[in-house]
Amino acid sequence: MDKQILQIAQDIKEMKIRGAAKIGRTVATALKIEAENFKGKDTNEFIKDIKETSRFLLETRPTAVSLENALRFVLLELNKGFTNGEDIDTLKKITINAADEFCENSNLALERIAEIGSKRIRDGDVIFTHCNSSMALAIIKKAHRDGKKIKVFADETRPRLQGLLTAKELLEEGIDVTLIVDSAARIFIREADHVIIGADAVAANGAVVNKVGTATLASIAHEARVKVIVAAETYKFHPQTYCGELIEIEERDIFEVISEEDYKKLKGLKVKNPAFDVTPPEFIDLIVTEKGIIAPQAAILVLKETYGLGLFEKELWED
Ligand code: RUB
Repeated sequence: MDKQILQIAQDIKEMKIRGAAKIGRTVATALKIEAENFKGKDTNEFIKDIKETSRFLLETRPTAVSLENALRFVLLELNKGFTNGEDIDTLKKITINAADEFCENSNLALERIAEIGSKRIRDGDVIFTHCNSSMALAIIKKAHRDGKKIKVFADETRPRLQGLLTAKELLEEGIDVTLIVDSAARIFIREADHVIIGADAVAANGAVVNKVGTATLASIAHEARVKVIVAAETYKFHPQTYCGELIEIEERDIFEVISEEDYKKLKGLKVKNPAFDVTPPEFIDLIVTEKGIIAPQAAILVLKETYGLGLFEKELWED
């Protein structure tokens, strides 16, 4: 495996590269790098190598379905080429082109989601956001660039403080932003017109997996009758969930929550650190995709349109 792939995997694990959309584009690019640097001449060896690289990348962030879908997108094209008996140079080109196409689609999705989602924001609106989602922030920035005067509440997003990244990013745009601790959400939610958040995965029933704390925020927004808008490209939709598969929630290192020193002192203490949670569709008003706005209950239609109805008997990265 190319050395650059090892570095990419480490950067994703350590969250130097983070956010589902970016992770998706990064792993697609990783397959492109692997294809470009493959030195052999045997097509079977090439397929084996790309599958192995895919399996390696898959382990970095288990919840980010964009990661799986990016790999699926590239491997599906490669598989077609292989089945058609293409030679090694053509297979390499197919891999490179598919990776580029995935990244292009993802960047276009960001633009479209910003355009579509920002139409729901009115002049004077107050928005509440959680974590640091490029898709959610694209909507907010577009509304601001269109001249709408908006205010944003960003919660800290413990334990990794992605809310601070959001606050910085919005400040740089000249947007009025207030940073609060996560536990103050219920105090400020009443001032908000919308909660706008991203997604790591969308299940067939419209449930949204996003940074831990999203479900609590959505439930208090629901209680306060504040609309919850999720910004998610269609490659966040999880094809295996309509076959009953559950989305795995990543558990991260407990030392993101407590210092090693305190942990050693507090003998018998248990610590849990789930990175994501699941927001049920009842707490979500709409999902903004690059193809348009849908009710969460329509997630199944997106999945059917994108992946068809067939079950994946075997994942494309399996031997
Ligand atoms: C990031 C997170 C983001 C989604 C969507 O978690 O939960 O809300 O990934 O982001 P982490 P985007 O910091 O653990 O990666 O809209 O950029 O895909």
